[in-house]
Amino acid sequence: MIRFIHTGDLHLGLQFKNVSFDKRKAEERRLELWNTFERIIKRSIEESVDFLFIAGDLFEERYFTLGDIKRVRDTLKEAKNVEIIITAGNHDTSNIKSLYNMIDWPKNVTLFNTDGLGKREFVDKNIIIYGYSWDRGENKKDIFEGFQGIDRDKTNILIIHGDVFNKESSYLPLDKNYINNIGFDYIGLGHIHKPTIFSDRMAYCGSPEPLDFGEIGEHGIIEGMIKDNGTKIKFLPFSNRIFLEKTINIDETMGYVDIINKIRQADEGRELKRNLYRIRLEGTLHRDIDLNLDHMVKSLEDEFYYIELIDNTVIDYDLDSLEKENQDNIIGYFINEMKNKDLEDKVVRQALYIGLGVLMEGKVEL
Ligand SMILES: [Mn+2]
Repeated sequence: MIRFIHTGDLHLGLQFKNVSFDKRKAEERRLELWNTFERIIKRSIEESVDFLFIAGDLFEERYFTLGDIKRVRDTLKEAKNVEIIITAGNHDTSNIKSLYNMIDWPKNVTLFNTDGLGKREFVDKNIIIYGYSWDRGENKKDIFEGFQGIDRDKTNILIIHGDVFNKESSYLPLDKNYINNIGFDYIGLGHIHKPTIFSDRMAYCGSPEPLDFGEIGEHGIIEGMIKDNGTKIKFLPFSNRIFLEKTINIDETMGYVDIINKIRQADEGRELKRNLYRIRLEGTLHRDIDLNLDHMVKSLEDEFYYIELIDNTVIDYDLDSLEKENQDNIIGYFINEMKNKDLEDKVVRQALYIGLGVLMEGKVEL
């Protein structure tokens, strides 16, 4: 039996420029990437797995230093009984200038070559691992050109950073059916940050620590075992925090305090302290309420680890007096026209408010 952990897309060193973090929060998240990396190594030691697969984008080469790569090396070295397999991706390319090649790696680390699909055999475990490292940031190479197939008397694993979703991708397009049908016991993929399990024999592990609001929900690692009767894997949530998007529905009966209180109830208190929230306010806002999002975020900051607010509300206008004031212009005609439809209907009402919002804005400019 072979036991393994599959990770990748850690992006150590990331600066978090895609998220509107302040300096302190960005620093904190950078540290958490390191912590999660170290927790993964610790887990592979404690669980005595045979292999740890790192399927690319281990670090951000733009921001990584020689000191950082030495820290990676020394951390990996601690898992001396775990065979660690690294295939570089598009953010941590392996070439003559790269940090990967400026240090000597410990015995338990295998960094795959960049000249086509390579393999490394572990005779005592009767296993062959196939892999490939990127040497540049974009890559359309067909690394399976001339591939001879696998030796079915052995256990065969493929570790690779690439895109199985888009045949036109500039990030190593892989033909999912083709690689699936080769007969690998496991294909450990990197590049797509959303954990995606196709089957027990093929998966994207996803980024173990999510990096922005494009990566909402649980993130973690994949743990698996390969026995004579097949492979079994499971996704293990492992991130320190998760990114979440929530929608809060507002109506015209709600005051400022009601709205703030409803935002506070977006999740359980313990979760608010832990996760990163993007909260959308939807619905109708009473015309007297001034939604100052910056102020709202400020008053919620103590209860949330991180909160972003997006205002998608429409203003609840006083239709009768507006119509009266504008009886000779398009605003009045519009209200009158809409009143002939069913204003109790939510969609009609919403359309009226959105239209009015546009017309009123135009009026101010005039
Ligand atoms: Mn990545």
